[in-house]
Amino acid sequence: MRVTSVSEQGSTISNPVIPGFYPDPSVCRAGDDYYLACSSFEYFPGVPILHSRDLVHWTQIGNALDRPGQLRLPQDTASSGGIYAPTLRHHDGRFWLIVTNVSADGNLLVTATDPAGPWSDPILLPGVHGIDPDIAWDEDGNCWCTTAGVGQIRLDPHTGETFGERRQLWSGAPGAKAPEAPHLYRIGDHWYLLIAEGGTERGHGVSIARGSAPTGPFEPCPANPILTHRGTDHPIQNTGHADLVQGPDGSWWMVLLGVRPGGGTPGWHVLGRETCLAPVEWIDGWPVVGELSPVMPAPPWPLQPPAVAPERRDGFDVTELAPYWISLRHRPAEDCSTKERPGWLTLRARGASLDDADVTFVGRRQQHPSCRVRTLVDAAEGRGGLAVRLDENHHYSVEATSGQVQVAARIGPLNTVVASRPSPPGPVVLRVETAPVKTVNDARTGPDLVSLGFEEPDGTFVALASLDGRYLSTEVAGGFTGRVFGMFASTGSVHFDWFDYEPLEG
Ligand code: 6LW
Repeated sequence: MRVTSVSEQGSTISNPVIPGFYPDPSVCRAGDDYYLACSSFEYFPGVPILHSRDLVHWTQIGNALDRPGQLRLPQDTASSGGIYAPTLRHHDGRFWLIVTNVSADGNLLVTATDPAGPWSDPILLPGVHGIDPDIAWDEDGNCWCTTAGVGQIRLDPHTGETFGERRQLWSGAPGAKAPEAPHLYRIGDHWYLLIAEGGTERGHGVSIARGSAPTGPFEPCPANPILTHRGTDHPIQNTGHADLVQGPDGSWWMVLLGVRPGGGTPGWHVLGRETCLAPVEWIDGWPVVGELSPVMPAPPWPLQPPAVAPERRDGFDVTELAPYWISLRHRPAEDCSTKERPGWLTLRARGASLDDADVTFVGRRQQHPSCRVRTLVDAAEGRGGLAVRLDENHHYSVEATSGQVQVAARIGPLNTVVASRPSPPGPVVLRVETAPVKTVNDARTGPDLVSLGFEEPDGTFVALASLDGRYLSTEVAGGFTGRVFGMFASTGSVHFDWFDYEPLEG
């Protein structure tokens, strides 16, 4: 997804390798292919699955939980509830994905022969307690399920049956909060237990312990945490929640989440927690994490950027939406269709607005600090438009009704129309642009500006408002997600001819 540039010193790559709200990465290798899964919270479909041949360039190929029978997100699913922290593994010719639905089914497991799908119906795991489940198989074929805390239970992954009591394995550094995101691996002579600790905010870090058996006992690495950016001014913060994988040449790499705060103090991140890549070297039987920077040396194997650049425009000339489109809690076909008006996406309101859990919404993640989003909307039969969403309490929108375009802002309990203007006749192009603030001349400077408006028939952008982006940051809204740009309908039926997402320089 990121462009690789060649510098004078040689090839470089950009981090995050998967920009935007793709948190809690779990990665596995199958032959020459790599697959990666992320958390998805209140969004449907759930658990994005991405593919790569080089660990650097990733393409979303599907979602593991893309049928209502696999993913139950009841209407009272809070934003940042729902789906947390999967583990993805390739074992015995199959892909295994274990994950927690904190709002309905608890821990569950799905399998697939092709990670693009279809994935199986879920096997529920009522005997597995705790979030962030991991699965690992030992040489005798036992499957060990380790969860946040950090505890472990033996599991039959075919039936979901558990055996014995959950055993406490390790709590990370004494006094550190939130030992979580465990992953267990057999590497060389040892079993390694990798965890995150310190919480998923600025104190986040990665620690490791090793033992001679998957059940422990585990000896912590003397150099723990093996990765943290806490207390630094590194541009990538909150680094943690990692997984290990071997590159095509046998070298070791770590995928992990990080955020890019902007503005003054305390810093606000708006793209959510993003997936980064870092090299790992083994010294005396312990992993040592190398350079993790926004621009860093490329791995030594041939990079494989996508043959064609990702499409900027989705024209909705399809029957199925591309896998990067996400909705809230569910997506009933009768409310979201490309068949009603062929070549257009039709959204039918369910009586809910952006302030509600059940708004009819189809969006994609903001993946670049600076970008332009445009959509051509026909709102003759309803009311709807283009939103920048953090959650139902934090969103900006530019909305069309017959004859009017209106910009609105919801920030916590405050909900206000910021500007309103007669719109050109007929379908109208709505536009949102984000621009990071480059110069912080006041400690209170926000991270970016979000401009919202419409286009005159000649393409001129009429910005009705330019709003401080901090109010659509995770630090303000709370929770675990990032910004999503979405089309929505709040009354009647609203038709969208196309949607453009364009990264901008800077
Ligand atoms: C996830 C936990 C975490 O379950 O945040 O960063 C939680 N780590 O491991 C939600 O993503």
